[in-house]
Amino acid sequence: MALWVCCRGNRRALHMLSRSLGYSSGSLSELNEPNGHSHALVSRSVIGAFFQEPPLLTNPFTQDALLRAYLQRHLPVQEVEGDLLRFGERIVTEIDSLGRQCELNPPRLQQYDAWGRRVDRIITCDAWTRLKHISAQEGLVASGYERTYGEWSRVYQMSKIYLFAPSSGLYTCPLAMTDGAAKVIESLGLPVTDVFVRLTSRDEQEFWTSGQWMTERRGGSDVSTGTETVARRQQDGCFKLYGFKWFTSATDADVTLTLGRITDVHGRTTPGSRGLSLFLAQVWDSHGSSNGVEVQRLKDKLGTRQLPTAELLLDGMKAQLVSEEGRGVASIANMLTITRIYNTVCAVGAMRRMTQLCREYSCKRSVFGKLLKDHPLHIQTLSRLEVETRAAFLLMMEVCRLLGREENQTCTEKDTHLLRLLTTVAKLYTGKQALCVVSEGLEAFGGQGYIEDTGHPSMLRDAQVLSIWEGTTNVLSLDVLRSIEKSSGSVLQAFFTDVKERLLAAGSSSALRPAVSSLQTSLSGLMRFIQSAATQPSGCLELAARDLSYSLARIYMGALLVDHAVWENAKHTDVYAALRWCEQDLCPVVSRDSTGCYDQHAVAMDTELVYDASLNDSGVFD
Ligand code: MFK
Repeated sequence: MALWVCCRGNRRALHMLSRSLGYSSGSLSELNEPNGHSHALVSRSVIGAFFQEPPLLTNPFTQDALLRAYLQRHLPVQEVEGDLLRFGERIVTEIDSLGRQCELNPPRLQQYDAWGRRVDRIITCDAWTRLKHISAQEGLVASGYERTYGEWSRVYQMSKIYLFAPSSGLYTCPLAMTDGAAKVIESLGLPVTDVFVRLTSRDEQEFWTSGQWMTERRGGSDVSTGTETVARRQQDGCFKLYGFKWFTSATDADVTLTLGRITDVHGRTTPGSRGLSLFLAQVWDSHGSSNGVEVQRLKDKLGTRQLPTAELLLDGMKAQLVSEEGRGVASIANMLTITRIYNTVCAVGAMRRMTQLCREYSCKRSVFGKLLKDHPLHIQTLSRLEVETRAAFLLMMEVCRLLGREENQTCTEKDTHLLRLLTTVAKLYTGKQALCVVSEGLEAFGGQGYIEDTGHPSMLRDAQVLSIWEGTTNVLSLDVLRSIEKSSGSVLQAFFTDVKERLLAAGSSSALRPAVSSLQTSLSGLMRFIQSAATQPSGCLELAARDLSYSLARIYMGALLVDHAVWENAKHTDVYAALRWCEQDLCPVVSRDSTGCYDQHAVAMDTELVYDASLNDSGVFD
């Protein structure tokens, strides 16, 4: 409007406008430019002359000192560096805007055609399809199975996923499940070569994605009680599945792995985990018609809106049994290992993206007379985010390294135990870290961090899912106990041995002494706690499971930071990061235990506190 007024040089309208803005005619004249052309000035006084330069995404590979150093140390292959450099550029110039388009054009469900026929078509945007093609071209799943770099192949593949994730519009979700399905097929030696070839293809026309349907109405954690889907054997040896899947992500997947209970001749099923078997099914045929699946509705989620997530009625879905009967959970666990590792990679990718954007912005945003980068308090905050991100990165890479060793048959028994334990620990801890780092990072943009079309709020929404799907923090903490119990403590033995070895190697560094000493104290405390907990009733350890898992994560991350800092090409900042990390309480399970918070009395008090408003004087619910 101001421009319209100015263009016509309409003095009267100009005066009216200035009055409505609260300027007197005197103040208006004060706004005149020296050349006397007031119209340009008024337009500026209305719009304002200052526009903040936004944070810019630049090549995430070149911007990542730790990733580059890690690869230089462990996988110094020029071809790898060249590929990541090129891929980083592609993320900036092409992929990032595709991811954003997926956020802005979420999937929708067309249930009926114009003539009333049920069609259940999940309509995704072109950018989503393009991301599928790019995933194939870049070998984002394939490179994990081609094994070009031997035991380092997973490190190479996950470096790409890590760079890709924050720009991918959540395409990492179908990739996680696709990789997980390929892993199940390979590790069980299933005779479905055609499916495996498609899941691991670099050809965009041939490439298929897979789903992972585990959650039913009764819930997604207690899968063995909650699964009601039944599988009826057909004369040709195949099965038909009947049931309701409550939460199926990337439902546009070509195939899926899912659990069901095989019925006997009387139609009866076996309850619990022993009754569950694993099935592979094609979801859509080449014409887009479904295989006995009705899409009831798409989920309206807090975040991950780019990703189609649906409720599905299975009404005679044809499927192939791929596990031994009754070994469904143990068989799909191979997939869970992979999807939990992807979850970790996405969490660390989100943290790294946020720290890069904050850093870039701090060099161009000026407040209180100087750039943000010159405010020590601001830099202290960013430095703390950097320490979290580095610790998480090293744990993520260690898990990927162990996975690569396992798949190349180069892993020791200790590696196998560590992989089992750390997959769970890394997922549960980095999921929480990502949420904190992304939330704190948004604050570094001030009010702009809260504005939708900056694209930043979706980062927070999407981070929230990381601690929920693929096992919540508490469910995974119980999985840590499961891994200890199943291995008769061997996973912990491997943990202690490995941390001690790393600390021993760092023993000669005087700069790192405070960190090493703090880690040694925490490790001894943890060992004493575990020895004592072993003599207590099992409920005690269950109550400590979350704090125990956090302690394992913090100590292991500390050991990895120290290990990285003693590398011959490490920088003084690597030493600093290790020292800062080890200043925190590395072993909360010991500090909390000393307060009595795992005692039975504490359980009773926790209950009273939580239900303060609903318990009567006799401790009974009103
Ligand atoms: C960006 C990346 C993100 C990708 C997103 C994909 C979106 C997909 C959306 C979803 O599908 S969300 C659903 C995710 N659901 C879960 O993660 C399930 C969470 N619940 C658990 O993990 C429970 O602990 C579990 C279902 C495993 C409990 O089942 P059971 O049957 O009560 O467990 P049980 O009886 O202890 O174990 C059965 C077998 O599985 C045992 O083997 P054995 O029979 O040989 O003894 C266990 O050792 C084995 N097992 C269980 N968890 C394992 C495992 N093996 C290896 N690793 C594990 N983590």
